[in-house]
Amino acid sequence: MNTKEKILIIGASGQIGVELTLALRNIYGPNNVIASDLREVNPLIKDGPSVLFDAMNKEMMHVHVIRHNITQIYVLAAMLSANGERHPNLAWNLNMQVLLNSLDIAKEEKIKKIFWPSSMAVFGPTSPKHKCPQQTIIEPSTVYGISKSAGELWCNYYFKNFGVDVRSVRYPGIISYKSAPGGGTTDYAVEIFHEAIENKKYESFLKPDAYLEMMYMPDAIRATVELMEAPAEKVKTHLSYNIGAVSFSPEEIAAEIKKSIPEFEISYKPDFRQNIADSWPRSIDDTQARVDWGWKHEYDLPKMTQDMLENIGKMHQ
Ligand code: AKB
Repeated sequence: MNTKEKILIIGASGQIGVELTLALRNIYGPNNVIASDLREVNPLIKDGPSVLFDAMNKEMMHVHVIRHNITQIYVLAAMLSANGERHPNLAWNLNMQVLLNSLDIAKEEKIKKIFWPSSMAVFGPTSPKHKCPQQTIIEPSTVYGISKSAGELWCNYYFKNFGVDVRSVRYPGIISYKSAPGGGTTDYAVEIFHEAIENKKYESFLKPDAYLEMMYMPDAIRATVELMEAPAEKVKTHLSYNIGAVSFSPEEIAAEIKKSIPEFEISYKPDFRQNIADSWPRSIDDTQARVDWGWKHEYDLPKMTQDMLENIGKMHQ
C-alpha cells in the first residue's frame, strides 16, 4: 500500500466523488484520503477522515492542504450542464473558482499531482458528431461546457508555466448506482434504472434517438486512477483526454432494460436538456488516451445494464 501520499478530494459527496474516495482509500489507505465537501459528507464515505469547507474560499482550502500535508488534490466540485443553464453565473463562478484556487495552491505548496475532470461538454454544435476527436473545433454552447473548456486551458497554462502536474479526462455521461448524479443532461441514463425497478416506467427528458457517449462508473474510476498513476512521460496532454466507452440512446437503453424487465415502458417528453444533448457529439474518439496510457473500457451496454439492475434491485430488497 502506498502510504506516502495524502490525498484531498474536493466535492467528495458527488456522484464521482463518492466512488473515487472509496477507490483511493483502497489504494492509499483510508486515513490518507480526506473527503471534503461543502455541507455534509456522504454516509458511504464516513469510514475515513473528512472536512467540511467551501472550496470557493481559497484560504480555507489552503489551511486544509497545509494542515493535512496534502500531496495530491482531486478537484470534483462543479455544477453540471443542466443546472448550469438554470444558474449560469453561479456555474461559471463555482466551476472556475474552485479550479483556480486548487491550481494556485498546487503551485504554492508544490502539490505533486492534481486531477480535474473536464467533460465531453467542451464540444459544441460545430464539433464533429460522430467519433469526435480529441483535437477539433471546440465551441461549447453551455456555460458548463465553456467553463470546462476554459478550465482545460488553465490547466495547461499552470503545467507549462509553473510545472503543476495537472491531469484531466473529458468524462462522458457517467452511470452509477451508489451515488446519484445531479443536474446533468446524461442523468436520464441513471434515473431510468431506478424508475424501471420501482415503477416499471420512465418518462425520458431526451428524445428516443438522442445518442450520447456514456461510461459505467467502474470504468470511469479506473480511467481516473490509471491516468493519475501513469508515468509523467506517458501523459502527453495537460489539456484533457477524451475517454469513452459506449454510445447509446434512450430507446436503446430502454430496449436493453426490457430484456430483464419485460413490463418496462418508456415514454418521451423532451425538455431544454434535449437542446444541450443536440449540441454534443453522439460519440467520442478516445484513441489518444488508448495509445498514450493504455485506456480500455470494460463495460458495454448489456454488461452495464445487468450490473445496474442487479445492484439497484438489491438496494430495493
Ligand atoms: C452532464 O450531463 O452535464 C455531465 C457531463 C456530460 O459532463 N454528465
